[in-house]
Formats: sequence, C-alpha cells, structure tokens
Amino acid sequence: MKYEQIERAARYLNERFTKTPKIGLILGSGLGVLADEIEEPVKIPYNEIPDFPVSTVEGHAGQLVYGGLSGQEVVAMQGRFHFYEGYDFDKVTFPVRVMKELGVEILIVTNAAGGVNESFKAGDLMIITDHINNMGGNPLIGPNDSRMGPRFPDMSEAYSRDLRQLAKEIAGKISINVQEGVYVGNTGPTYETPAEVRLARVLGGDAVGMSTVPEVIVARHGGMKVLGISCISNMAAGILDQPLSHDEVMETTELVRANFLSYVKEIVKS
Ligand code: 6GU
Repeated sequence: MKYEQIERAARYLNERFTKTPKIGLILGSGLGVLADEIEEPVKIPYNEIPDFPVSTVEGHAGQLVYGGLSGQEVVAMQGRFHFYEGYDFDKVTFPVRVMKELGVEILIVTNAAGGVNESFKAGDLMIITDHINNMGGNPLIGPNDSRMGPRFPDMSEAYSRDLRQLAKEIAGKISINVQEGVYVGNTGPTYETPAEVRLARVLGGDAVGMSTVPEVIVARHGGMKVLGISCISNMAAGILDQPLSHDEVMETTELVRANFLSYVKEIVKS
C-alpha cells in the first residue's frame, strides 16, 4: 500500500474521532465482543474507510471501534482480515499501518489458536512470547518506504518483553491461569494434519493459528510495541482422538470469553 493511501484512511478516521488512541486492539475470532465494552464508542464500518478491505467471515462484525476502555483511549478492530480469505498481506496489514498513522503506540493482538504444546488444554489463554512465520511470505516484501520503517527490521523482540512481563503480573493479580508460548502462523484455511502439528512442535511451536504474524511484522516495522494473547480454543490435530471443527473453536472461545475480557481490560488499564 502506498503511504498516501494510509494517510488518506487515517485522515478520514481522524475527522470522526478527535482523541488520539494510544492502544490498538485486533480482536480475533469470537473475541470481538471486547469492542462492545468500549465506552462512548464511535463505530466505523470497514467499507466506509478509504482503501480498507471488507471482511467476509461470519463472527466478524467488520468495523473499527474507537473510544474508552479501562480509562484509556483505544481503537479496536472488530474483525480482522485473513490471508486465507484471499486478501494479500498488503490488505491484511493495511489496518495496522493506519493505526500507526493514527498515533497508536501499543498493539494488542488476539486470536484463537490450536494447542500444540501437550501440556495445554482447550480454554487456556497464552501470552505469545514469539512467533514463527510459516505463511510462505512476508508483508514487507517489495520496495521499502522508509517513512514507514527500516528495510531490515529487527525482530528479536517481536513481542515486547515489558508487555509480556506486565501481562504475566496481571494474570497473577487477578488469578487467571495463563500459559506462555510460541505461535506458529500457518496460512489455513485447513487445520493442520497430525504430521504438521508434530512439525510445529519440533520447530518449537506451542500453538498454531492462521493470523497475527503479518500484522505483528508490520507493527514492528512501524516501531509499535506488541502484546499477543492467544485463546487456545482446541488442541491441534493428532493430540486428542477427535476431529476439529470451527464450531468447537467458537464454542470454546465463548466459554473463556468472560475470562479473556476481564484479562485484556486489566492489561489495558495498566
Ligand atoms: Cl488447530 N490450527 C490453526 N491453524 N488455527 C486454529 C486452530 C488450529 N484452532 C483454532 N485456530
């Protein structure tokens, strides 16, 4: 995406929202309800924003929600764009570029993911410590516009150490059990085969998903700090003797929703 397109989308949004959001939230499958808790919300459907992609999957409302959450100014993506829907990485990550342009400094990314670590169980929350890009591409491929970030971004702290530490402390404080681990980003839309899940484990992965990695790469390119939280909605294939279904993913997310909501709100407050 050209810088001018990012500026144009940001200008459109700035005309509708006077305060500067310092925190951006990307809400994954079944987790979009968090945006319903935003106070004095200004909701802007994606299809009204210049050059914004429009989301297709059910369970994703497809709007930006600005407003107050736990005393902070935030902007939340209620529904994200996935590579498997047919959007290229440029489209998938455009909203992150726009958030940066709006003044967002901290990005909180959430997702539903399959558990690869055999000590996990469905319903666990996981602080993402790091990721493995297994999506076969990188959103930064192409000419680099140095107004957006460096040609060769450092990824040694893709997920901010400080924010991870804070997230851990808060989990303890409000007695939420939280795992930590490495997120492996696959393209989907198929879930992994049992052999692919073993591969992810050998590679050092603790969870597998179909999102997050492109957005985090672009956020780091732009110098934002990132915190990632996965909801382990199910165990990945071959661990339990049962097939996976999207319905199960949504059901589990619904069960942990209350926990997830209070956790993220507490993090935003701090
Ligand atoms: Cl098992 N795999 C992937 N790639 N994404 C998921 C998942 C599994 N469960 C929820 N999201």
